[in-house]
Formats: sequence, structure tokens, C-alpha cells
Amino acid sequence: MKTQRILRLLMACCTVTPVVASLDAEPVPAAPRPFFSTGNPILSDGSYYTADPAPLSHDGKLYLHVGRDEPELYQGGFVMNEYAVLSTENPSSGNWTLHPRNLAPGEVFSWATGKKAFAGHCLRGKDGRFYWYVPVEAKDGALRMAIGVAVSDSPLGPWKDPIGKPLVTWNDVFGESDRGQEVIDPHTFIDEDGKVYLYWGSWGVARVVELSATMTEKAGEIRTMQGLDSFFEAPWVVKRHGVYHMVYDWKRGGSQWTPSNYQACIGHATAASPAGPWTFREIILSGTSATTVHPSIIEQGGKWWVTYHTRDAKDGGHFRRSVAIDEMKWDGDRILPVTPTRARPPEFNLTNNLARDAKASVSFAEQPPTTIAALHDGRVTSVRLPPDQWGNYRGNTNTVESDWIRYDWDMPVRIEGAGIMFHQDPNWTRPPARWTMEYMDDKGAWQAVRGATYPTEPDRWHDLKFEPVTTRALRAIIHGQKNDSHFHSVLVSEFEVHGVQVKELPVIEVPMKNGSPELPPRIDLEFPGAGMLPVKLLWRKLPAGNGEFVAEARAIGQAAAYIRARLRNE
Ligand code: FUB
Repeated sequence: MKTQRILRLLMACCTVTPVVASLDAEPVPAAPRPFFSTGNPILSDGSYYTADPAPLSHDGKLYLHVGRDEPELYQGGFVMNEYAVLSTENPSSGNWTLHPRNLAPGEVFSWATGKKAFAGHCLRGKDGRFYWYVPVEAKDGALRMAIGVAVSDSPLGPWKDPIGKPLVTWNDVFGESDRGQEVIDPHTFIDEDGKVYLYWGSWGVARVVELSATMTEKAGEIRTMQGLDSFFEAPWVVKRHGVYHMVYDWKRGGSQWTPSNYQACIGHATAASPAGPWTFREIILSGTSATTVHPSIIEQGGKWWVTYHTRDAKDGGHFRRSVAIDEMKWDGDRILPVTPTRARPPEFNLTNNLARDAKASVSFAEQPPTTIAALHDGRVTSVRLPPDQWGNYRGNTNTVESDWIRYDWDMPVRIEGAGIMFHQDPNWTRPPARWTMEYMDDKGAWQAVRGATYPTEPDRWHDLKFEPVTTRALRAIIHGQKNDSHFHSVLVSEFEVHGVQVKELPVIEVPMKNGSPELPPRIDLEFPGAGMLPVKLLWRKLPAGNGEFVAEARAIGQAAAYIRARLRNE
């Protein structure tokens, strides 16, 4: 941790060399920044958000060509103006280098606006040079996305446009029609027979075209591929043991894997030829924390890896994504399901928020897309995407004035405050007219909390305090705004309940029986003005070994630091 903090400081101090902003001069990529990664997301400190990883294995190194997410905190919508590269000699080593602003489309492509630098793919061409296929906004009248190609002698640039125009445009696919799917997410594959295929796809349709040997012009008809179950976007193709494998963003709202239509997960399909028809195999990775996943797979260093993105970095979001990598394994032609890993499991993060550990219920919930789980998932977000919020929309004739959100704990908790964020939209949703909180007393009756004020301003976070109480249940009662005919619905993206924090923490002695510690599931802590109360403990996985060592636990929601246990051999 200490090393990581020092490295963060170093990274914060680094200056980035700007790219020369002229199409005449060859753009110079910005200076690289080495950093140490303790796990997923690879770069997690929020200093630079990376998305849409496209792995390339070359000369013993793994390169991930990525986009950069640049919106402000909580801003909705993609803001992507440049591409970067992450590189490592060994993904397990933690040693990575960020090559920021490695390709700026506005500076490499005369025909591009420089905006919307969506998911690209860089590979080594048949001539040994590197070809980076990127979908970017074109300057043509309609500002449609088009796929360009940039070439370099190195996977790290500098990059040049070899053809001075897009390789695939909207018009190539849809002609003069306004109806179609964005031309994005290119992926290029060179088959064993030397034929080159350019894939792309979005909004449910995957396409492919053969490229010429130069890899910079189309050499056939654009075809729509068949057989892909619930394809959304981001096709990625490899060939292994004579079988073509595709991974892609799979999405079907209402399904077990993607309950709302704003989530994707990784689907796997196989085919006997590079353009399909494809046969769906299975979901290999369920949804991540981000709405898109953007999968890709590659062999590197004798192992297979899957790369994707999440919103798990500091201050991350659906439009502030960060790239992750995990090992994957095959069983014949099957890709075994991948469990995404995280550097630091969030359940061990210290927090005073007891809502995360409560059972949540509500008097009414729109079923999908808005969810109860979003209320206490520990993520405050003002990007109004349905999986991230709870709402009580009953239509524009709603006569129900109020609803409640309730948290229950399986043992008493000592609480003294709450945090909440409401939202507003131009149509049906308004901040509440008013709201209040009640706790359950030891006789099972609801009592108003004392001393709280109840802010209602939308799209900002509110922290509020009340007089401490010990309880097993708390509820917020939320009253909708009335207009002439109905009560407006309310949207809440997070409702936290704050525990009283005990600062004086004991070190506990724990006996080892037959080499295993008997770690207690709870501990009694002294709460100011309330005496001793039992608190649940969540123990971190212990390092292997039989000697005397120390273990750590999080006292759920009630302690400002970890509880330490000294383990004693009996
Ligand atoms: O990053 C912009 C878009 O989001 C990509 O092109 C898609 O694959 C999705 O990840």
C-alpha cells in the first residue's frame, strides 16, 4: 500500500508532454508513466480512466490499446478524445506503463473531428507494421462515426493515416438511409491463409468485410453475420485449434444475466469459418459494474487472458471506466466462466455506511429496470441509468402519495445519520415534497429520529445527522410532489445509514486450535452514552502459516479502523 501511495504521488507529479497539434508535423505521443498495479482495475487511482481494451502480444510484451474516458464526475455520456496504451511484460507482475494520449484522432485523421474516440483495435499487420483501427466521429455533415486506420512501425506509434480517409463509413453500409447502427467497435483478424477480416458491430448487428492484403482497403461485400445470440456490440475473434471463437458484449434486458437493458455481459460463440454462421456457447463473464464490458481475449506468456472494463476505479462511473484483466482457461472449445477479480474486495473497505450490510425492502419498486439493490450498493451516482437507482414510477395517474425504503439488520446497530441522493428528470420524476426517517424501538414501534433536517435538492449528495439510536430497523418515508392530477415519482440512487464510529478499539487474543484460529463472528464495543454493544466482524483472509501472527477484521459500519487479533498457538 505504501509503495502504491508513493507511486501515486509520483504519477501526480509527472507532467505529460502534449501532442504536437498539427497535421503537418508527425504527432508525438505523450511521455510514458510507469506504475504499479495491485490488481483490477489495472489503473485504479482515478488519474486516467481507460476503456475498451484491445490486447496485442508482441515481442514478449502485452499491450492494451485503450480509449480514454474524460467526463467530469457524475457527468453522463461519453467524452472520449484520445487513445492510450497500457503495456506490461507480465500481467501478473503488477508492473505496467501507461502511454497516455498515444493517438489523438483529431491530429492523425484530417477527416475526423477528434471527438468520440470509441473502441479500437491494434494488431501487427502482414508487413510487420502495426495497424490501429479506430471508430471516430467524422467531419461529414451528419457527424457519423467512421472507422479509420492509423499505421506505425511500433505498437506505441507515432501514428499516421495511410489513406487520408475513413476505411468504413455509414454510407458504405447504409447508403443515404438514416436508419442503421453506428459503425463502431472494429476488430481485425488475419486468418492462417493470410486473408484479413474487419469486423464491427453495435446495437444488435455484427458485420464483417474482407480487407485487401494492404489492410487499408475493403476487398469484398459487407456482410451481416448470423447466429450470434443477443449480440450488442464489440466483436472480438480468435482462431484456436481450427475453430473460430468470438467474444462480444451480450445483452438481453430482463434476462438472468442482464436484468435491465442497460447492462451487458460477455457472450462466447464459435464458428467453422471466420464470417460465421456463429453458434452461441455460453456467458463467460456476468456483467461487471459498468454498463458495457467490451471483452477481448488473447494468449500471452503461455496463458490466456480476458480483458474488459469496469467502473471500479476511484470515482469511476459508466462513462469513467477502467480496464481490467483476468486469466481465463479453456476446456476443449469451451471458455470456462471467468470470475472477475478486484485488487481490494469492497466488502473490506472501512465505511460507516451500515446500509450495505442491511436487508433492503421498499413499499413499491419498478421492476426492472430500477432496482432496490442500487439503494445500498455503495455507489453514489447521478448518472441516471436505470440499474443504478430505485424509483416508484406508477404512471402519470399515480394517486399514491408516499412510499418507504426500509433497512433491517439482523442485530442491533448504533446509528447517527444518513446520506441520500434524489434525482429529477424533465418528465415524471421530481425531488420529494418532503421526507422523514423513523427507527424501530425495542418494542417494535416506529419512532421519528430526532434532530434531523431533510434536504430534497436533486442531483446532489446530502449527509444528515440525527440523535444516536440503537435499532434493528430504519425507514425513510418519501412523499411525492403533487401536481394537478397526480403525485410525481421519486428516484433515489443511494440511501446510506451512518453508524456511530467507535475509535478506541481493542486488540483481541485469539487461540489457534490445530493450526486454525477461532475468529469470533462479533465483538462487544463500548459506544459513548450507550454502553457495550455487540458488533459483527468480517475477517480478512489470513495468510497461510502456523506461527504467531496478526489478523484483521472490519467491524461492520461501527469502527473507524480495523480490529486486530493476535493469534496464539495453544
Ligand atoms: O467506449 C465507447 C463505446 O462503449 C465502445 O465503442 C463500446 O464498445 C462501449 O464499450
